[in-house]
Order: sequence, then C-alpha cells, then structure tokens
Amino acid sequence: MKVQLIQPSTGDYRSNSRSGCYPPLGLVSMATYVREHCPSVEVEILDGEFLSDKEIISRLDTDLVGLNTNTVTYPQALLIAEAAKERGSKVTMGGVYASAIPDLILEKRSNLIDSLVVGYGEKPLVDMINGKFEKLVINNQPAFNSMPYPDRSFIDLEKYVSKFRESHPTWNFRGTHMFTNVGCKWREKTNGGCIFCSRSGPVTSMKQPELIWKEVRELVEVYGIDYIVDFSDSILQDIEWLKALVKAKPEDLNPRWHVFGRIDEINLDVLKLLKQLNCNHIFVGIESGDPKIFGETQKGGGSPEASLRMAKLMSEFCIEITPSYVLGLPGETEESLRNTYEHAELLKDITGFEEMFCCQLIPFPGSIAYNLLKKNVAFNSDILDINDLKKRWAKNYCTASLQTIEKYIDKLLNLAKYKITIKKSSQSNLLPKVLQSCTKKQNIFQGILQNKQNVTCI
Ligand code: B12
Ligand code: SF4
Repeated sequence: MKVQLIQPSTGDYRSNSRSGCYPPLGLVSMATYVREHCPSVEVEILDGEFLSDKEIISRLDTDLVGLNTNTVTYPQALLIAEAAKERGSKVTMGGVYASAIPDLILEKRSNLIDSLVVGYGEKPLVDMINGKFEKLVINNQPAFNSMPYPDRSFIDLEKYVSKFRESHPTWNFRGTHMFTNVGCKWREKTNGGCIFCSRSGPVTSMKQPELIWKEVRELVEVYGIDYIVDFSDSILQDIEWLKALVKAKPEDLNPRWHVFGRIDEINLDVLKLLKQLNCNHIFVGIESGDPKIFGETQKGGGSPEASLRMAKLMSEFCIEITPSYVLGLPGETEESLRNTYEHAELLKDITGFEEMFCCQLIPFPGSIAYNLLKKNVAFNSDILDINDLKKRWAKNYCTASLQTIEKYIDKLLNLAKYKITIKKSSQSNLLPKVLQSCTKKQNIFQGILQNKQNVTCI
C-alpha cells in the first residue's frame, strides 16, 4: 500500500520571503508515525511549495491521499481531492483550515472527503490505513512525547535549506525549523487568545528537553544545520521548562536559535537564558504602535511602549528581532496607523531589524475575528477568499479604509529587507519604492530612545 501526503500550492499567494524555506513538518511527522506503525506502507510527500498542482495531480497513484489545508491552499486541495476521487482513491483532509470549519466543509464536500481530521493526524491516519474511516475524527491532544520526531529523510531537506539561504542572503546559515512545544497558554486560558489568532492546537504541551536535543543532534550532525527556527507559538511560555531545556543542552551542540515569543514574556532573566541557548533572534508580536488600538488585540499583556523597551534590552543582548505588526485592528484610524508606522521606525532605529511581518488583520476561520465577522456576514461557501475577508473586515470594524491600511502595510514593510506578508502575488510583490511619507508628529515614544547610542553587547 502507498499513501501520498500533500501540501497543495498556495495558488496566488507566493509572495513571501519564507516560501519554500520550511518543509511541511506536520506531514513529515505523520509519515514518520506511519512508518513506525505500518512499516510495509510506502509514504510519499508532495509539496506544492515546489510542485505545481498540475504536477501533483499527474503524480497521484495511491489508494489513500491525505491533504493538508490552510485558507490559501484549500481551493487547490479541492482540485487535488477531485482528481484523486476520479481515480478511485480514498481522500482524507486535515490541517488548520479543515480543523477550523469541519462542519461546513463536510456539508459541502461530503462526496470528496472520506475522513476529515480535526487536530493531530498521526494516529487517525494509521487507523485509516488499517481500514477505519470515520467522516469526522477529532484528535486535539498533542502526543509528541510518545511519538518519534519528524524524520526529514521523507523529504529533500537540502532543497529547503538552499531556499532558506537564497531568501536570506545576509543570514549566512543552514537553517531549518522544528517545534519545541505546541499551543499557547494564553489561547488555552481565554479560549481564543488574541483577536486575530487562528493557530492550531487548543491544548498547550511542551516537548521533553531530551527529545528536543535528540532531534537537534540529528539536524546538526546529519543535515549540517546550524540555525534552528523554532516555530512553536512561544518558547517563553513556560519558564521552568525553558530552564530545563537550557540545562539539558549538550556541550557539543551549539546551533543558533531563532524563536517566537510574546513581548510581555521577555525580561532580563529570560534573555540570559536565551543567550545560554545560543538564541540570537526572536520573532515578536508587536501588533500595533498605537496604545489604544493595541488594547483591541486582546493580547492580555504588553504595550507599544513596553515593546520598544524590550527591543532595546534585546539589542543590548545582541538578540535580533523580527517584529510582527497587524494593521486593521478594530477601530483603526489613519492616525493610529501613523502611530504604528512611527513605532516601527523607532524600532528600526533601536534594533536595525532586517525581517518584518506585517499584514492586515485577516479574520481566518478559527479566530475570534472570524466569529465576530460571522455575526454580520453569512459565509455560505466553504471557500473563503482572503481579499474578500480583508475587505469585509475593514468595512465592518475599521474607520480607516482598506486602501489606507494597505498603504501603511507597504510603508512598514519597506522598512525591512525581508518582508513577510499575506498578499496575492498577482497584485505584484514589488512594493512601491516611493511612498507618500506621513508628517512626523511629536513622537509619543521619544523617551525610549534616550541613551540608545550606548548599546553594548551583553
Ligand atoms: C510553520 C508555519 C509555517 C511555515 C511552514 C509551513 C509548512 N510548509 O508547513 C511557513 C513559514 C512556510 C508558513 C507559511 C504560510 N503560512 Co503558516 N504557519 C506555520 C505555523 C506557525 C505552524 C504550522 C505547523 O507546522 N505546525 C506543526 C505541525 C506538526 O502541525 P500541522 O502542520 O498543523 O500538522 C498537524 C495537524 O494539523 C494535522 N494535519 C496537517 N495536515 C494534515 C493532513 C491530513 C490528511 C491529516 C489527516 C491531518 C493533517 O496533523 C499534523 C501532525 O499532527 C502555523 C501556526 C500554528 N501554530 O499552527 C502557521 C499557519 C498555519 N500559517 C498560516 C498562514 C496563513 C500561512 C501562509 C498562507 C502565510 C503567507 N504568508 O502566505 C503561508 C502558506 C504556506 C503554505 N505552503 O501553505 C496560518 C493559517 C491560517 C488559516 N487558518 O488558514 C497559520 C495558522 C498562522 C496564523 N496566521 O494564524 N507557515
Ligand atoms: S497570537 Fe500568539 S499570543 Fe496570541 S493567542 Fe495566538 S499564539 Fe497566543
């Protein structure tokens, strides 16, 4: 028996400095688990970051096809599902999108999907291989402490590592990603988290430090990786666990780490710990530079002013930052957008950041924003167009127009060398070089910059 696990292409949404840099680890994890439990089953992973959907369809040749989905890949997933069904294969679907709106998908596509998995797919896939197909399977409990770590020999990791280098020429590293934990305590506690968050995993779970270092050792020794991007929602959310991770670090392993963390979790002690880990980069949700609008994120901690203070502290520790801004929060006005731009300029002055994520709030299914919008807008289709979601959101929740929000997104992104956003490539990935500059107001964060010149590395 053979199983094909597929990440469909992103269609028109290819405009990203991260595209093709990171393998679909969820699918790799599923393949690894299948091999452990059903060694006679062959598993192939097809990745739409490198193959067109047409190529993927021409390569369909199995009894069971598994499709990963997010909002941008879902329409392509349907095309592949149709082709797979035509040739008589069973089709299963999973991933964040399928997990967020399973009922709507099954209502519309019952004929195409034999089993839809909400949550983690490893065990359900093995059940399917053993002939057990249920229309809807819910498996929200992470179990990676009892599972093998993803075996990268299922994919050509070198292809991704090369793309990573090509896309980040000033980061002269062989980088790849992994997960040290899943879920977010804030999201779990509040049952939804920040207004825009549609991240997977309602339950938070930290991987055992020994297992993490075992996986790191393989990445370093077998694949020559010297830069690890930990895509977990936050490596800082359990400080005792982080201490244990640092304590368990083998003396002969020292790759650099690029991690994700919340601004309100960063302090002197945490930065000292991160230095021991050899972390030199944190991706931080700054969200907004306007104090009032920041409150609309429902983030439950932090502020624009605190983020500048933390950024300064990070610079003193020689830890770089990738700031992430979300524009188009509820009540957003041109003035608040201007405040955010000025905040980003100051942050650039403080840190000299190279990479930035900036995007309009997209009410992805699974987020509080989507549920809010659903009260005003009836979503009858299982296919959601991102531009349409952006438009409807701005119209219902922002004072600034969509065009104004987009203008500021471009302005902010222009501050960075490596730009991460969610935008159709057909709208041109090239951001306008000359942008109308906004009148500089008396800056509300000016105090933070004092003594900035005396930055020394700790
Ligand atoms: C790492 C990551 C990336 C990486 C790597 C993506 C990749 N190729 O795997 C990069 C940076 C490239 C990336 C890009 C994008 N991403 Co991304 N990404 C993530 C992140 C942080 C983690 C995903 C992950 O790997 N989780 C860990 C693995 C183990 O879990 P998993 O992939 O979900 O898989 C498990 C289950 O979902 C399930 N499963 C998955 N597939 C299948 C299939 C079957 C058949 C079954 C049964 C089960 C199953 O089983 C798996 C194993 O347990 C999530 C946020 C989050 N925490 O969820 C956002 C996230 C998934 N990304 C998101 C988006 C929007 C994008 C982009 C569209 C952004 C863009 N700029 O264009 C692109 C799309 C790229 C693509 N090819 O699809 C959104 C999706 C929102 C939505 N609801 O649609 C998320 C949720 C972040 C957010 N904004 O909230 N992303
Ligand atoms: S955006 Fe980050 S902090 Fe907020 S709920 Fe999501 S993962 Fe947690």
